[in-house]
Amino acid sequence: MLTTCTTEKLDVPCTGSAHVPSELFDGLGARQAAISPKFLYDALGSKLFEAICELPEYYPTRTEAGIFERHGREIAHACGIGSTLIDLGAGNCAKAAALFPLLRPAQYVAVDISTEFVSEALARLRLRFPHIDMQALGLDFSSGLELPESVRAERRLFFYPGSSLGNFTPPEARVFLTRLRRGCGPDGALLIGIDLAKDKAILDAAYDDALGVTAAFNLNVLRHVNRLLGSDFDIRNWRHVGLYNEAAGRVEMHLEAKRFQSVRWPGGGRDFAAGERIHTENSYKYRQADAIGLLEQSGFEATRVWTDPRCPFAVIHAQA
Ligand code: AVJ
Repeated sequence: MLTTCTTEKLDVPCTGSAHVPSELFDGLGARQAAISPKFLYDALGSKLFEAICELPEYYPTRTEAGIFERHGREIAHACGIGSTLIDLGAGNCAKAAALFPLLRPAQYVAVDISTEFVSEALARLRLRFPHIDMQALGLDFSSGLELPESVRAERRLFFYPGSSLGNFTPPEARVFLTRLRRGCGPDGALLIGIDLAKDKAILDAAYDDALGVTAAFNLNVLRHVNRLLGSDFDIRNWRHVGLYNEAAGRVEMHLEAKRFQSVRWPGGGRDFAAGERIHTENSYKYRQADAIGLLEQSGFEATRVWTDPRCPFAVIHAQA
């Protein structure tokens, strides 16, 4: 039997995107122009990020998967079985799916801003794990975490892998984690993957790879913005910049104007000088103690930490 899942509707309609254009207008109009990294993830952007995870230079996904593999039983022991597994930024759902046999969740909730991408991934996953109750949730959880009533309140285990927390500044991360802890309820917990500080050469290569996949991922944000705003960014006028800012403790991605240009959108526009940049992403790299500190300042209690001795990365289980 051949059925198509591409038109499958979300189980719960998309929320949290009502003021997308104003957020974009504000960012593009600011003296230091900026686009939030969440706009990197349209359907193509999500696929490009999947490709990034295959690159030899991009170590986080592989390193984290290795930790899950090596310490899977201990991780499952810390998390317990039969939880309500809430995957934040689920994407292709592969990381959670790899843990299903160990965690045996009672319910799986795949949350992602890229609604189409996540519902397709979930449709495939349902065929592989028909006994798990699954829901796709199109939600920009960076601005709020109101979960529908269909998400079980008991034994919530928030899953936030891949070091996506790094997209927030540390103060923003505290706000986000505090909200998460409240969302946990009394018996909830968090399983989070956080990338740790390491050599600049390793980080520079990971965010500016030889094939140019990260460049394509970054530049694609302009196509997405053109669709959302009706703007006329010409991709060919921009180049990708990705590098570790050691003083700030973060990798930064920017788009740099190759030449002077005027960009317009309905009701406005902006000139960009040659060399002017649009800041598109921060990816903070923590020291392990600072990552744990951040969790504890947000009301979590870090109960277990698993790392990789060859490549600094931490998977942390934290109790609400
Ligand atoms: C998905 C936010 C964790 O910061 O490493 C990959 C995104 N950006 N290459 C990261 C990303 C450039 C990624 N996160």
